Amino acid sequence: MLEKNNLEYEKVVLIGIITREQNEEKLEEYLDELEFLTYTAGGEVVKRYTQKMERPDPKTFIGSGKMEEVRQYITENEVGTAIFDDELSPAQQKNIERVLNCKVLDRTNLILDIFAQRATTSYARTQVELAQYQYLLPRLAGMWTHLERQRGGIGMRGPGETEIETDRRIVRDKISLLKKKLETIDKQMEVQRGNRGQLVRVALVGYTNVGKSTLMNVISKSKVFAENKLFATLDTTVRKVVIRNLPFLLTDTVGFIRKLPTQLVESFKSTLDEVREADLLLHVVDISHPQFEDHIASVNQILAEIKSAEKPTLMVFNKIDAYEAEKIEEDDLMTEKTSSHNTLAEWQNTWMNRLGENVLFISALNKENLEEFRKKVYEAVREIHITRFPYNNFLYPEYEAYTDEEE
Ligand SMILES: Nc1nc2c(ncn2[C@@H]2O[C@H](COP(=O)(O)OP(=O)(O)OP(=O)(O)O)[C@@H](O)[C@H]2O)c(=O)[nH]1
Ligand SMILES: [Mg+2]
Repeated sequence: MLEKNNLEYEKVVLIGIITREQNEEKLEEYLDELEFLTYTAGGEVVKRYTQKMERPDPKTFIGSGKMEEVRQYITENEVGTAIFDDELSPAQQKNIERVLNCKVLDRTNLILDIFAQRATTSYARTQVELAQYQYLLPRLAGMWTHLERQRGGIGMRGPGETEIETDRRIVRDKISLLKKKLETIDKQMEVQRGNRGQLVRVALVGYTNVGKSTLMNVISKSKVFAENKLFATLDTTVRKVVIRNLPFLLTDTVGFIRKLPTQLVESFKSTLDEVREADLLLHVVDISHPQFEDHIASVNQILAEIKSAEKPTLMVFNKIDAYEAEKIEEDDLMTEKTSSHNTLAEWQNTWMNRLGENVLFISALNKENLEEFRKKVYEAVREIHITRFPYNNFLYPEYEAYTDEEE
């Protein structure tokens, strides 16, 4: 059973480790994102703990000295939840809960929880529920018994509460039931998609919170929910859009995030089918985000996982209004110039140059460069259309050939 209450902000500490693969700077970036996720889920981060380690401790993830430090802080400040940046094994989670005597979650847990809060249609809810049960299955034994006092809130909006006494068999049954339910919905959706005819299909993809829904709203005059939180969109919206006289379908769907739980990728298979079946991808990037290049890499990785990396793609760099290059003072001879000091024009001469024509810089919010956006999308859709239907290419002349305002 999913639950989505509006809760008071609960106090949370974050915990992450510095390893050879993940230096201090990277970890801080990850924790920034984890903090945003926590906030989205209804938590307030009061402290971060980091520790340098060769590898995570198999029993308690961080060392026992550090753990004692965390325990003291948690007790003194009445912190309800500790969230780890990496996936904890079921055993680790149990051990840590025993020491800290509070709720212990990992990133996967947190993301699942946000998805549970945000799922509105029965379809999205079924997908989230399936992912939750799959996450729960290996963690069932004795998971909840010592937590009776602190139930509710982040990470508890899931099957856990109601299933305390049940065994794996019941959860397994539930999983196969949900899978069947999804199969039925999938078939209906497939039929629906088939009914959409031969229109070219364009999908907005990108990291979460980059402005996909905002762009969808501007372009299609629809009203998709957009806000400054992660995973504002869970359900897929499809709109028919006409640029000049060329119609196509535009899809807005769930945003991606790094370390996206595999259970979610699997459960959201059918949502991601919209991407898989698209003819053209608009990969939206928040260029004002300091880690936008990492975001692109994560999105590309997920696209590869769902075998959609080779599709024709327009890279849409959004939020140019919010982009600010870091400055180096003229008399500062020490600071080395890095990509964070690039102006937008300088960015265009980096690897972005290799993308050729398939690049756009816009602000969906301030409606900057939208005309160029329309033109590029039109040309790309037209290209697909005339390859597919060579006999009616006369219908859609070059974008520039229009003189009147037909839109
Ligand atoms: N400054 C600026 N903010 C923008 C722009 N476009 C969108 N935003 C803001 O970015 C936030 C996220 O926008 P959404 O459209 O919800 O982003 P999304 O990619 O759909 O996010 P998810 O559905 O959560 O994956 C909102 O607060 C928007 O107002 C832009 O061009 N400039
Ligand atoms: Mg959205």
